[in-house]
Amino acid sequence: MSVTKIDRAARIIARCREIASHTEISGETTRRFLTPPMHAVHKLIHDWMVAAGMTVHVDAIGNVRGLYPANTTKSPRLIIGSHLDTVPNAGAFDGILGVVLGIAVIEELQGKHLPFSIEVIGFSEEEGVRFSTPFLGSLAVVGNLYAETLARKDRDGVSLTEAIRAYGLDPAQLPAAVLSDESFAYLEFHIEQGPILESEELSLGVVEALVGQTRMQFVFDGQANHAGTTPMHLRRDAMAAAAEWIVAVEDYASSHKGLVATVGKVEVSPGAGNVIAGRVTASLDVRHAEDSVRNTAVAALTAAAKSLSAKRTVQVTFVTQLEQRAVPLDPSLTDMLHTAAARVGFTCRRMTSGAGHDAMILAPSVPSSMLFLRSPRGLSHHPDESVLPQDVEAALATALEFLTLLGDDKSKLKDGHA
Ligand code: HGY
Ligand code: MN
Ligand code: MN
Repeated sequence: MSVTKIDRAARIIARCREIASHTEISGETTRRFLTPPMHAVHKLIHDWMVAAGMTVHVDAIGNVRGLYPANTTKSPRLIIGSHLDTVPNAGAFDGILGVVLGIAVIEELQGKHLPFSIEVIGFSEEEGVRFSTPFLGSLAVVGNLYAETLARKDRDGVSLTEAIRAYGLDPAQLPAAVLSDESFAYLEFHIEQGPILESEELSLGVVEALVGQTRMQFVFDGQANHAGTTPMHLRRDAMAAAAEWIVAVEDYASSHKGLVATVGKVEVSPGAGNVIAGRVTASLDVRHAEDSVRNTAVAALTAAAKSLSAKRTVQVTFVTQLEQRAVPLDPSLTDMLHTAAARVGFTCRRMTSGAGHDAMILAPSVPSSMLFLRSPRGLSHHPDESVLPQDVEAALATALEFLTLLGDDKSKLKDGHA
C-alpha cells in the first residue's frame, strides 16, 4: 500500500533523524568513518533495503550497497548514492538524506522492475574527518584508493587499513568494491547546504558543476616561553603568527569574487594560558568554480604564511591533503532531472555546488547528476540543519519521473550495455 505523499516524506525525515541518533558522542551527531556507531547505521540501512526488495552487501571500505534488479537479466545500472559519515556535531541530513531517499525511490516502485537495475550506495566516508582525506568510500568505488591513503593514520595512530580490519572488513577485498561496468548513470540527492534555494523560495536545484577545492595543513613553529617574563620584542609567538595569517586568509578571499577560504581547525601547543604558543597547526580549505583562481589563491595564502611568519622568526611548514579540481556534471542527465521536476510541477534552479560531494568522484567514471533540496536558514554542518517535508516529497516525485524518462531514453540504456 503506497503511503500518502506527506507521510512518505515524514517517514524519510524520521529515518534520517533515527540514523542521527547513532553517534560517537551522545547528545550530538558525530559519526566518523567506520567508528562503532556505524554498525547500527549499517543494520538500519540494510534492513530498509532488504524490506524494499534489494540484495545488500557491505564492501571492503564499508559502503552499504543495495541492488534492485531490472526486468531483464543483462541490464544497465543506475547508481544512487550519498554518504553515511558526518562532520563533528552535525545535522541529521547531510549525506544520509541521499541514501534514505534512494531507498524510498525503490520502495515507491512497489515491486515494479525497470529496464535498468538500481544500486543504492551509502558511502562510508565523504567528509574527510577521521583521516583528513575525504571521499574514501567513493574513491574505492571508482578504483582510486591508493596505498598512500591506506597508510594514513588517524589522531589515535590507527591506519586506514587497520580501521577497516577493526570494523570486521578485509582490505584485500577492496578491488571488488569497484563499480559494475554496467553502470550508466549516477544520481545523488543532497541538501544544498547554502542559502540560494531558500532565498528564491524554491524546493529543488539541479547541480551543473561542483567547485574545486584544496585542503591543506599549516604548522607554525615558534618558541614556547613564559607569558609573564618574556618581553614582547623577544618572543617567537606561533599563535600571533597564525592569527595574523588567518585574518589575511579572510581578507584575501573577501576581495576575490566567488572565492571562499576557511581556517576551520586550529590546534595549539602547549595550550596553556600562561605559556606563549610554541606550535600552532591550522587547516586551510580553499574553493572556487575556476581551478586557476583557486590555485592562485593557494599560492598567495601560502606566501602570506611564509612572510608573516618570517617577520616573527617563526618557521612555517605546510602539506596539501586534498587537491580536487572543479567537476562539471553530465548535462543531459541534469537536463533530464530539470525536465522531470517540471513535469511534476516544480521549478528547479540550475546551480554550482560550493560543497564537495561524492558525485565529483563518480563523475569521471560515470555520467553523474545531483538534485539539491532547500536548506532552511541555509544552515548545514550544524545540529539545526533541516529539510522541509514538501521538499522531500518534491525530490521523491522528481526522482520517480526521472526514472521514467531514463527508462524511455534508449540511447542511455544502450550506453549502459543494455
Ligand atoms: O566539505 C564539504 O564540501 C562537504 O560537506 N563534504
Ligand atoms: Mn558535509
Ligand atoms: Mn555531504
